[in-house]
Amino acid sequence: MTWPTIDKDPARLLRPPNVADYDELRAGFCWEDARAALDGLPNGAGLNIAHEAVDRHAAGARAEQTAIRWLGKHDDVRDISYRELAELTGRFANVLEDLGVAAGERVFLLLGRVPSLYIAALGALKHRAVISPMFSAFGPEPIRQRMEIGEGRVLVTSRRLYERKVAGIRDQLPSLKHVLIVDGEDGTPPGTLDLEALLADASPDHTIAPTDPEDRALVHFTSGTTGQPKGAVHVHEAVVAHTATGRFALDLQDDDIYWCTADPGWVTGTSYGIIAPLALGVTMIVDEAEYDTERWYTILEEQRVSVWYTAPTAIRMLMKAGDEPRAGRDLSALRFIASVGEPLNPAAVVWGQEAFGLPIHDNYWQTETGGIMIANLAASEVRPGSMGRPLPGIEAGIVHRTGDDDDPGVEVEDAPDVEGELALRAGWPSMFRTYLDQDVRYARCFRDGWYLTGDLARRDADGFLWFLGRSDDFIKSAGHLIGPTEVEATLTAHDAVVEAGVIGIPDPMAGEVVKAFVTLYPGVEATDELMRDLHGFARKRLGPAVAPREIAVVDSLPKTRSGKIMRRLLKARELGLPEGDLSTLEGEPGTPGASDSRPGPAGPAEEAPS
Ligand code: 6R9
Repeated sequence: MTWPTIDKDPARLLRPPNVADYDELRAGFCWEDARAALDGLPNGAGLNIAHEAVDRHAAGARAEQTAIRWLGKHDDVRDISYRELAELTGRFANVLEDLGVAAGERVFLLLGRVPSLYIAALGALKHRAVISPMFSAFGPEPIRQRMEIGEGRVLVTSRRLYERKVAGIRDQLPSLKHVLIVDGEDGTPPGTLDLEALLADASPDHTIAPTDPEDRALVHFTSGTTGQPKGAVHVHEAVVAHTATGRFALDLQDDDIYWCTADPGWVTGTSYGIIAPLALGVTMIVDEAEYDTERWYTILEEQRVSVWYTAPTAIRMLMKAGDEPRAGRDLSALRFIASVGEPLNPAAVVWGQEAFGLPIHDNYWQTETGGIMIANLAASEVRPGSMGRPLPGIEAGIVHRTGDDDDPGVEVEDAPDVEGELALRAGWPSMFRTYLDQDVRYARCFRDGWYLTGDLARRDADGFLWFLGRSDDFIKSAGHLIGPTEVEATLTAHDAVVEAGVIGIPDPMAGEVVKAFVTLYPGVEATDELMRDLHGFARKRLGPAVAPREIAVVDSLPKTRSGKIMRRLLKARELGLPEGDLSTLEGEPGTPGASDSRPGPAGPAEEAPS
């Protein structure tokens, strides 16, 4: 079925959008101008994200405006003004200085969405440390891997998270010198420090030292196809793109109340859940709790949210909950809704129009791009199912790879409606600068001046881009990008498992969920007890967002002659799709279809959207 284009209802625009004329803005836009529109550190001392997001507002007309309205799990509320935020982050920067943490060293954050997370992130940026926020739902193994690759020097966490997830791996993290506990008022575990006490002793005044725009600011880990997560490195210059794209794609304006539902452990929750809104001086809502239909509608209504950035999984959960929880609510403050992270099905776009009088505006980007690249804009028509058009300053191409690793090239597709790989012309400010310690891998992402996204797409005759799928084996579940190898490596760490192959299977809520196929050691029986143990083993190590929802025991896994598990084939068989080119298939593969498959003990857990 084709979905009709949605034209904008001028009455619901409520005010003129930032981008009135897409073509005109695009034609006249350049990144140098966007950079010049920012404040910059005083006396030409460079560009620092925390200055743009905090200090300049604290020194100006917004000082007493609420920067962050925090909604606690237990219905406690805390408002933090830009002035307070400047002081709190100043204290944190001074704490790092007193601890002898050097500029460029890594500060890892393992916290729920509590005020300390935001204070530590921005305070560390003031100190010119490099921050790496992690999901608090991660298990010890993803935490250990990330802190090892990133050589974490400092970890900011809570007592409970430390005791449950870090204490047991601490001896495997030689570079970790300081663990700062945010809730240590009743004592801190051995080998950790009480952050509140340190903050109380520190001065709130902190002058940001000169910061080169190319200085490293953030490392965001993204799943790798070969097992190890990759640390995408971003620099302070990225704030140029965060602000410009926040204006264009999220239409953020002066007095907006903005709610980004993403956790900062995911790039969206940092770029658009911390940096962009604060740099643009709006008031942002932070909700500590996980998804809950009633709670979310109540937040939208009572907080008078005007701009809302969320994810397809969450939208689908709201759709599933029906109209009743929304009935009688006053959602008239809402003027713009956007979503990112996975394909937004046309029905969800249209549902927005019915439920709120506003379509959901899909946009597209990646950890590597640091900021939104392609978007449906406030003033423009929405074509349900399309990701929209490239933002000003972004050139998107549909390309075909040519040559090989020794002679890499691309052929750019000019014709409309032809499938190819989505590529972006390199050079926007929030583009990642490398993968930590993996310069070669980084270099392989670029060809002929294009950054290759690994996503397949087509462009229609009017320049709208349509997502078609990924060109690799990654799984996108409830917005989380999951590398199959990470999951396979954990499963094979279980005593009973010989080999594992992991794929994503379609799920009406989460887009995809993780399914694993495993082979067992001879003589080991796939009893209920073993399966329960295996699910628990994976959940404990990987966390519920990454662990497989289903595990199937098979006699053997299809492999290439070179021994690589053919996930593509596992998937084709699971979904009853054509098996494609089997020329590299080795021997007689097992048949996953005939397997012993059952859901995890928690049943089809509806994972909280990220
Ligand atoms: C921000 C973020 C990136 C991958 C990306 C693509 C998928 C993101 C999408 C989308 C369809 C959209 N993706 N936005 N797919 N429509 N609007 O998601 O970063 O976690 O690195 O994931 O997510 O496959 O390549 P990240």
